[in-house]
Amino acid sequence: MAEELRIGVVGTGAIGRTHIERINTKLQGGRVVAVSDINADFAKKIADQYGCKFFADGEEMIQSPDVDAIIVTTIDAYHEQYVTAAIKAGKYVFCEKPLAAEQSGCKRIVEAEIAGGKQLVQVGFMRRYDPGYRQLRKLVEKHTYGEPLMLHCAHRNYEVDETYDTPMAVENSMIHEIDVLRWLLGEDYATAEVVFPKKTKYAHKNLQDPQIMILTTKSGVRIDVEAFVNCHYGYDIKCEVCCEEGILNLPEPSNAMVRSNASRITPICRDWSERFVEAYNVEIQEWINASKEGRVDGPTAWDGYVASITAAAASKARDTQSVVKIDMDKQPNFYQK
Ligand code: ISE
Repeated sequence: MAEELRIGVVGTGAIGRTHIERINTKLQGGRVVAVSDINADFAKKIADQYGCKFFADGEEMIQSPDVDAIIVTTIDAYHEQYVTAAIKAGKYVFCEKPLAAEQSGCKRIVEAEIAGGKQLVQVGFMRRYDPGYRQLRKLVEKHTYGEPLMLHCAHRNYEVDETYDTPMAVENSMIHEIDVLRWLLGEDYATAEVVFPKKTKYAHKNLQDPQIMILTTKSGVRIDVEAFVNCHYGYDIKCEVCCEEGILNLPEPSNAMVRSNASRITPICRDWSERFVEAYNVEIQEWINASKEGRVDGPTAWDGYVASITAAAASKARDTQSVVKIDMDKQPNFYQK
C-alpha cells in the first residue's frame, strides 16, 4: 500500500463532500484520489476541485488498483451494492449509516464479510467519536457510580423538510441513539416501544412529531429517547444516565456565554454537522489509521445489522402501538473483539 491511504468516494452529495474536504485538507495519512456519483456533472466538478479521478462506474472505481479503500456516501438504496463490491475487492470500506436500506441487506453484508474471512466494513455511527459520549462511556465502564438504571435522552432538530416523514424519526434520527446507547451500555436491547405525545403545529401531515422511543436492554435498563425534529430552537442532543449512586450528563458543546440585554445567553448549535464536526474528524482519522494498519476498530457490519434490527422493531412498535420484543441471532465469533 502507498504511504497515503488512497481513498475512492462513491456518492459526492452533502456528507460525501464534507468527508472529501476533511480528508484532503485537515486529516493526515489519507487522500481522496477518486470519486464517482450518478450525478456525473457534479462529481466531475468535485473531482476537478480536489484533483481526483472521476469514474462513471462506482464498481469500476472500487476495483481500481489505484484505490486502496472506499467511502460509501450514496443514498441509502445503493449502500449494499457498493459495500458488497468493496468486500469482493478485499478493500476496507467506510459506509455512512444505515449500512443498508433494509435489515435483509445488512444481513447479506454480514454474511459476505464472514464468507470473505476478513473484517473490512465500518459503519458511520459518528457519535461514538464525540468526546462527550466517550467521557460518559468511560464513567459507565469504570462503574464508579454503580449500575446504570435509566437513561433519558433527546434528539432535537430545529426543523425538517416535507420529505421527512414519521418513520424517519426512528430510522434516520434515533438510529444514532440506538447505536450509541448500546455501545455506551455494552449490551443489546430486549424490547422497543414508540409513543406519540401531542403533535406540534410545525409538523406537516406525514409526520408525527414529537415521538418517544422506549427501549429496554437485556439486563432491564430502561431508556427513553425523545425525537422532536421541529423543536424550533436549535439542534440539541441530550443524554442523562441515571446510575445507582450518581447521574451522568452528556456535556454540552462548549460555547462562550454572553451577558447582554439583562440576559445570559449560551448559543446552541443549529444543525448536526456543526454539533458533531469534531466527532466526524476523529471518526474518519481513526478509520484511515486503522485501515492502514489493517484492522477495523469502529462500528462493524454487525453493529450496523443490530441497529437495523432494533430500528425495524421500533418501527413495528410504532405502527402497531405495542411493545415489540427484539430477537437477534448471537453475535458471530468473527465479530468478537
Ligand atoms: C440526519 O440524517 C443525521 O444523520 C443526523 O446525524 C441526525 O442527527 C439528524 O436528525 C438526521 O436527520
